[in-house]
Amino acid sequence: MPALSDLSFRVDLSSGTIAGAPTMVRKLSDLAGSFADRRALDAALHKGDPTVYSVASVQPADDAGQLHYGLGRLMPGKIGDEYFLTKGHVHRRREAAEVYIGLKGRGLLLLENLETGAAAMLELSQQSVVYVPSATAHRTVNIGSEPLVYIGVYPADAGHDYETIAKENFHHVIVERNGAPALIARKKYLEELNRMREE
Ligand code: S6P
Ligand code: ZN
Repeated sequence: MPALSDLSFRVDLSSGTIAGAPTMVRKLSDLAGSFADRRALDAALHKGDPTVYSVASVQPADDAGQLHYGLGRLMPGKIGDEYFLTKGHVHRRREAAEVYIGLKGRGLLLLENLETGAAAMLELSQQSVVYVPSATAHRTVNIGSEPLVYIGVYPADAGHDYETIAKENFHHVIVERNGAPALIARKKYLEELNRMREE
């Protein structure tokens, strides 16, 4: 654990960076398995491979009882009707919860409880805080026109399970419908896409 005097970090909301903290970047090609509309994704990748989001992480100590946090910066954009999103994960230690604090922009958190199957989209913007309970997969979505910036605070020993999500993806998508975000079952959305393309 660093000295007490070294535990304050300066957060830069426009670049999404934290002085002294490592930043991880995910590009569109890293999210190939995340978006529902493969054809729209291929068309977008043909034009380029932009950064979709970055996370600057502060991890002062790793033992149980400690906390980690990440500053996320998710760009605005869409693939087909689906808003730009994070890969999403469930915590490896299923009981580990998390708190999301919105700092800038307009976003949503897609939550899916792995045990009950319950799903919801919750506001994540400048004046909202979202509690992510145990055993709940979470993915951030930008529904605005500027970068969405937020902080997620989670137990140091939570761990990140991306494999469970990679296997089946989230069971819901957040897509734009009549100018507003809608939560739709992935299966239904894919059926709609196929139907539209057969016509
Ligand atoms: C970590 C927390 C966030 C995410 C960030 C990126 O527990 O939930 O800091 O890491 O939103 O998402 P992902 O799914 O790529 O880690
Ligand atoms: Zn998390």
